[in-house]
Amino acid sequence: MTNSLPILYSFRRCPYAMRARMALHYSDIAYDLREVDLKNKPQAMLDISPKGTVPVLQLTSGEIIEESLEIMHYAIAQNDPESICAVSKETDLEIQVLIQKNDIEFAKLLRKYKYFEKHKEETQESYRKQIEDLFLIKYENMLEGNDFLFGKKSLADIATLPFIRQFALVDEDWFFESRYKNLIRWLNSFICNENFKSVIMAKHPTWKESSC
Ligand SMILES: N[C@@H](CCC(=O)N[C@@H](CS)C(=O)NCC(=O)O)C(=O)O
Repeated sequence: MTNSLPILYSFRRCPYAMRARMALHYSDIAYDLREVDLKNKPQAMLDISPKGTVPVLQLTSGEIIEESLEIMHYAIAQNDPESICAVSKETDLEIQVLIQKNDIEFAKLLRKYKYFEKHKEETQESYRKQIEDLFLIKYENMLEGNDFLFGKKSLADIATLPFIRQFALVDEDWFFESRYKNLIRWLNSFICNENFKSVIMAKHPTWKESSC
């Protein structure tokens, strides 16, 4: 059965799904959102994407895009009203490297920082210090006098923001009272936005196969 809109299998708090929803929103692409219970994934999603991670975007043509970064690239290739992809080749390369570091190193350290009780090799403070040294100091400097990591809104902001948000939420008092004032301003500029709250972070009931 074909849908009249693309279908996004998503999980509200998942940073990968969040950045896909952000890109689709900035590109003004309408879609049907199917909120997934990660402990009980719908067969319809597994049938089109057996690897079982969210986000998964099913286009009306039937094409499946099952990586968040690819969904972001797809979205801005359709429509880019904020000129998110208008960057030099050099900057584009830097953005790719930054996103890769986020997805590999930051995500790994974030998991350990968040679930430090399961990662007793080091203390929670030690994981946080590593995140500060490897990422926060750098981002803070990049945001000095800038609203965005690369001066203008780019895929780097969209790809990293959900991870910084998750980091901030682990210990909100620590983060929002920290010395990372530029990073706090940058994070707030996204997450305090009404559309971010009401559209990107909208709560949807878990999708049931029978509810189509
Ligand atoms: N590389 C994937 C990673 C997606 C991912 O790991 N999503 C998590 C949720 S945040 C997931 O679906 N995990 C599967 C599970 O928990 O069973 C992407 O960028 O889309």
